[in-house]
Amino acid sequence: MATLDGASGTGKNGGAGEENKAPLNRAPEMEELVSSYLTRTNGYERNHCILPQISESHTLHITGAPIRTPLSLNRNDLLTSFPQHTVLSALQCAGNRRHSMRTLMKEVQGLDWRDNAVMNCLWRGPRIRDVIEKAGLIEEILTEGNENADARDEKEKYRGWYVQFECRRVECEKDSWYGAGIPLERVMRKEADCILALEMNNEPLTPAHGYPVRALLPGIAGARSVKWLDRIVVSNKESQNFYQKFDYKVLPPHCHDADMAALYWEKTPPVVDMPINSAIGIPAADSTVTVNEEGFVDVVGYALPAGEDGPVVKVEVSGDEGESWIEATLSYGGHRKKDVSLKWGWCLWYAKVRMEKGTGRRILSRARDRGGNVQKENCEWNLKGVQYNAYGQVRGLEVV
Ligand SMILES: Nc1nc2c(c(=O)[nH]1)N[C@H]1C(S)=C(S)[C@@H](COP(=O)(O)O)O[C@H]1N2
Ligand SMILES: [Mo]
Repeated sequence: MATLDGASGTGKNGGAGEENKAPLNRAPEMEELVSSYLTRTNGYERNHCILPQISESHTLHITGAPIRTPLSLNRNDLLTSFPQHTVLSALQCAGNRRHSMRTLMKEVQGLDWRDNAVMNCLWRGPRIRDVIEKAGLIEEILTEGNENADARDEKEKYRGWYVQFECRRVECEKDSWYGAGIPLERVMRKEADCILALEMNNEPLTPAHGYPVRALLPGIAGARSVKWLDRIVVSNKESQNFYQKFDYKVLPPHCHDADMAALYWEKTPPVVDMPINSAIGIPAADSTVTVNEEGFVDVVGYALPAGEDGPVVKVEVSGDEGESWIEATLSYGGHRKKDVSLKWGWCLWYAKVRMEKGTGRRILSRARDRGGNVQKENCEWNLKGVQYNAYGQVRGLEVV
């Protein structure tokens, strides 16, 4: 597993030993990433802080002005007092594929993720809406000053309210705690499947992935899925945390340095939904590939739907600079719609692509989801290098 610049760590999780002095940021090789539909122990890890000491007495507090009865819940309460819900979902850093934006377009700020800052797991825990409903929301506070409120429309009822997720336990690099948030409406909508994940692939979360409890917000940038969650606040303000306000935003393309960005942070909305995307895992960039007798190369990759518009329904692959495209075979790892929603997970895809022998060859991929979003050849540059989703590509292939 590759460790990124500005990061340290030996691969051990948890504890505050010698190896836990700086944030651990790492991700698997692409070939490894696409070798399994469910990401097991090798998923990417992104931390703006050192891993906190894991405590059995960890408590999650539910609070905020419209909350009727503030709650304090430990892992066991979350496990036993609420129905448990399983979600098959990708978790992706907003900076996934940043390396391509940096190298193919222009320098950006942020960790140099390749196409590997993503994983795909079965997550399990109570729905956030069930926990908030247990605490109770005071309607008069929610709808105060909102003239459209009795429209009986849930979206209208929650307009202007946010859920803030916090981890106050450890100091981060750019703030004294980690926090993020999303609109309340999203978590209250049952089919949006926002949960407090206690388990990953039928095991308790590992320390690195947020044990004992993390938010898991399908379709939404990973930065909002706060780990080691210790406070949920329902508020009419966005989270005031640094990582919500001054990071994870698609700044306009003319913002090309920090001074310019300073003028735009407040005006730019935080990233919520991630865009349609695909990437190629096999063959590796700059490798030598052998065509079979019929002139075909085996290609494997992943594809991700946009926000709530999944699942991915089509992936096309080209070995001739986009002249011709062939349709890949999609896999959801044997998971079936009748058991679990397929709309949040990635699909792995497999294709045999005809290629001419030679050097400096490329393979391209593009995905389409159920909502009709189609991956485009190019995307716009932004200073933080977030949400890069131009065609998947591997370059520098020597085809023999
Ligand atoms: N408490 C806390 N939660 C956090 C972070 C963090 O630094 N601290 N990083 C966020 C970011 S930027 C991402 S992409 C995901 C990564 O989750 P993972 O490490 O389980 O892959 O966690 C999010 N939750
Ligand atoms: Mo991230």
